[in-house]
Amino acid sequence: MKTVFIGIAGGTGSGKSTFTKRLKEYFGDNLTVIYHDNYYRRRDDIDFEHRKLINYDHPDSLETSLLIEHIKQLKNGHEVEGPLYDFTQHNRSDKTVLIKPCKVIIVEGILVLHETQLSELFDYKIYLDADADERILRRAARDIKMRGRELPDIIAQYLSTVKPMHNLFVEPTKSVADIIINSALNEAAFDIVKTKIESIIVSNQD
Ligand code: UZR
Ligand code: MG
Repeated sequence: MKTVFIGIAGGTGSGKSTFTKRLKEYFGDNLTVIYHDNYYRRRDDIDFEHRKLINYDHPDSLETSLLIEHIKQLKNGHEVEGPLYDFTQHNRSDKTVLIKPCKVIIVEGILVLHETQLSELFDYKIYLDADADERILRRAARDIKMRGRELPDIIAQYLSTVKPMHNLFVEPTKSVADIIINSALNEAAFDIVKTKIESIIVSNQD
């Protein structure tokens, strides 16, 4: 079985995880999702107050070499123990997640198209676009509800790192994407991606 890899990038709050979750719900066991977010580095060397201040929108905060290694192992038909990240602690959790080779694997994250060594492993590269105002609104709502944050911290983090790093490292990767989707709410675009994945699964019978 050949695994087809699809990279889905886009700014924070662009709807990557929601878009991907819908595909996962539709395709079930034929599709696996790997979150680049789970590859944020383990930082046991510093305490929570200092971990809070790290620039998590810079490519160096992610252990992308480990993700590349895992994708290569999956391409060779091996299972991998993927890391899991705990956003409430700003640190890697002690739990891991078993990732098995699968017909289609989506690799999702703000910076999945940033490093060539990673992006060249994808058969299809998608960039999910969204206006910055919509993204920050979604992000604020999500971070308060799911990641244990408070609005003043979200605003400070957005202005100091999220926004400038987005402009430096995320937005430019649009140019390497095969497909740019203008909104996670674009149903026609969702349908086109879904149809493509369907055809990959059908033609990829063992
Ligand atoms: P998505 N992030 C944190 O806020 N804390 C962490 O410990 C690790 C990551 C944020 C990161 C980035 N940036 O914007 C976002 N900051 O998670 C990526 N600052 O996740 O694409 O789901 O928004
Ligand atoms: Mg997400």
